[in-house]
Amino acid sequence: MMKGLKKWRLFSLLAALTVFLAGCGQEELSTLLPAGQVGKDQFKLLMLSSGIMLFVIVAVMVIYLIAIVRFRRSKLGEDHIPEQVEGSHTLELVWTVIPVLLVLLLAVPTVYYTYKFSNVTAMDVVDEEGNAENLVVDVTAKLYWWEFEYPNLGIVTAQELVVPTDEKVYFNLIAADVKHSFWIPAIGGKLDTNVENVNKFYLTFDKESKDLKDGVFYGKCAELCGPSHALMDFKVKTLPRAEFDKWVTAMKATGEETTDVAAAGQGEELFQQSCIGCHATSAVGESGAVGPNLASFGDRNRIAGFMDHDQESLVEWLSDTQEHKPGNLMPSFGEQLSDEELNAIAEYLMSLSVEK
Ligand code: HEC
Ligand SMILES: [Cu+2]
Repeated sequence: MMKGLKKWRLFSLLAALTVFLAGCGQEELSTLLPAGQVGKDQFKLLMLSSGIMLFVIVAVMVIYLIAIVRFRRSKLGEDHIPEQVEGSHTLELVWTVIPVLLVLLLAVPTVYYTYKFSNVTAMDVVDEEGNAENLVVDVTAKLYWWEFEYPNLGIVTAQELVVPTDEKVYFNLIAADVKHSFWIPAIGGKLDTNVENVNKFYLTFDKESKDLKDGVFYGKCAELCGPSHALMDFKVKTLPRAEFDKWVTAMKATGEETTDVAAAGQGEELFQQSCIGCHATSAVGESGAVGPNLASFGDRNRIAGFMDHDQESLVEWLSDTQEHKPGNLMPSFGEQLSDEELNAIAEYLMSLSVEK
């Protein structure tokens, strides 16, 4: 009976460990499969510090085992007193110098990379015509969603960050309400988004996201911020420069469409009545809206960062937002609007696309 119980315990421990390891092989969210230079350098630091720690553990275990085996009372007798090494210069030198060397080995690369990653001097560089040479994205973290503004391009989007591959992308990070933290596990980070100051860094994206399982990298909030913290996800779409430029042009064009009231469908009309106060459907503008910009909602991979992106889930979200994302700041519309009306709105939102 006892033996069976022990086996069962071991099994559940291994099962629990498997759950933790399950994320390791997934390219879209694994720190262990970095897809950008920053992530790769951070991975090197991770391996270095793990290696040093492993070395310390192994060395201590070996000395410990030698001590146990060599100085057994049964072998040396009750009254044996080992050689006294108190005050030994050599030994004290050894156990001071080795840890100092290990700490230096850890500290020098860590400090070097910390400064390298936060070097954003190229952020404000402009060419002869005054245009910014590098892409800058202003990220605002809010309970529980992400807003991405491209200040030099005059567009804004939410929940899905779109960036070009193979170049440095510079980020200004800020939070609108409480502290959050911006993290794209496979690319790099994390860096806190604070309310009172702007944190800056850069990332590079080496891999096109269309080759990934869901066509996107996963982004996360990495600072406990409230009941729906675990659902404060975002996605990252990485495109070659030419396709990114096309995306920007299409996003800018969403600002030109003026609603033709006569031609608008029921969904669009309802949206204008109930939702436009918090949500824009033009990507042209600045950050600071109450709700996520929906100009490219039809191109998203998820709803609200985590729900399946289809019409059925969208109606579920609209009718009871609190059930799905407790504490979020969007009101529920299940009592105000009929199923038919919600479906009409959902159909309209799904049609908002700059890629199709
Ligand atoms: C009081 C402001 C407010 C109103 C009114 C409002 N919303 Fe929202 N909406 C929000 C906020 C805030 C969020 C972000 C919730 C989150 O993820 O934490 C949101 C999220 C969403 C999302 C998910 C966005 C994404 O990119 O995944 C959709 C879709 C949406 N709202 C549609 C609507 C529709 C349709 C209406 C009208 C029937 C509406 N909203 C009315 C504030 C509002
Ligand atoms: Cu959070």
